[in-house]
Amino acid sequence: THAAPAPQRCGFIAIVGKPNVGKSTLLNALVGYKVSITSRKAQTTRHRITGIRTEGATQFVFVDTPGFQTRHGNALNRALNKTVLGAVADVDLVLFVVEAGRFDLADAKVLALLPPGVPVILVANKLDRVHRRVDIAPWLRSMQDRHPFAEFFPMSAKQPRDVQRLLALCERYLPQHPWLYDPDDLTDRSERFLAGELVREKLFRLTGDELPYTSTVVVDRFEQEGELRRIAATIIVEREAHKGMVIGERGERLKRIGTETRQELERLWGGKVFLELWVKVRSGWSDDEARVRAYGYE
Ligand code: GDP
Ligand code: K
Ligand code: MG
Repeated sequence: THAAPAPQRCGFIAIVGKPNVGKSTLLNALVGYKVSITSRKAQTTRHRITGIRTEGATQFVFVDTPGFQTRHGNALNRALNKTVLGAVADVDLVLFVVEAGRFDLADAKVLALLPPGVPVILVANKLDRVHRRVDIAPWLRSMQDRHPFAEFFPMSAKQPRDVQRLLALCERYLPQHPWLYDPDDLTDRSERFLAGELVREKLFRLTGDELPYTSTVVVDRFEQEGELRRIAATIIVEREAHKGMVIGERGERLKRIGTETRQELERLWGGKVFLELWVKVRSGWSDDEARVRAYGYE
């Protein structure tokens, strides 16, 4: 006789927190593949992004979310916050991410949004940046008063061993349930979507601080012929001056955005990519409900 195979487990795990605490970095590490873009700027993540990992009998469905916006109430920010609220409804587990040793009003506002009854793991990320580790234990104790957290997990999303331990911890919270995705799936997002996101990531990483809030990317064309993908995308900004910032002197910056995006897509997909980039001005798009929707935000 032999033992029956372990019953399948499958569940949803939302990753939430204020901007820039490392949610998307953590998602990519948990999935083992870049499904969500990251940068040191707020508003990098603007969508609910699912990252899937299937291991043994368990399928983890992680949900990355935009950082909850507490400042400007324009149409884009309202859409981003709606996305966060939608993503935390009906999950089996929440990873509430903060920077280790820190908790401010913006963190508190996110915590207050979490639905009661769902287990929440306090992920104290960027532990590698904490110089005095002895301060972390009293800080964690002080966090016990903030919420009935199910677990306290100090870690670094950039440390693979920490990520593996967090994965094992998450597994304990997932119910017995048949898998919802093919075990080879890594995300529910398309290649077309990822292409637009990577253009936005390079744009955020290669430009000054103002641009993130006023720019977006639309993929106009995505065609595949064998191993070759042909992509055309438009970077949309709110002002003529921003257009100049994106293009750069003699077109150098736009060229670099294109090259870095293409190289990364070719690495991820293992095939050749032709990428054409355009820049357009659409003044006031981020406070225009119809445009915000048309550009793909909920
Ligand atoms: P999000 O806005 O919460 O999704 O944050 P991101 O994943 O985009 O990360 C924000 C910044 O923090 C990026 O520059 C990351 O490289 C950095 N980061 C994320 N996790 C860690 C970590 O564990 N340690 C350090 N030192 N940096 C991190
Ligand atoms: K970020
Ligand atoms: Mg993010």
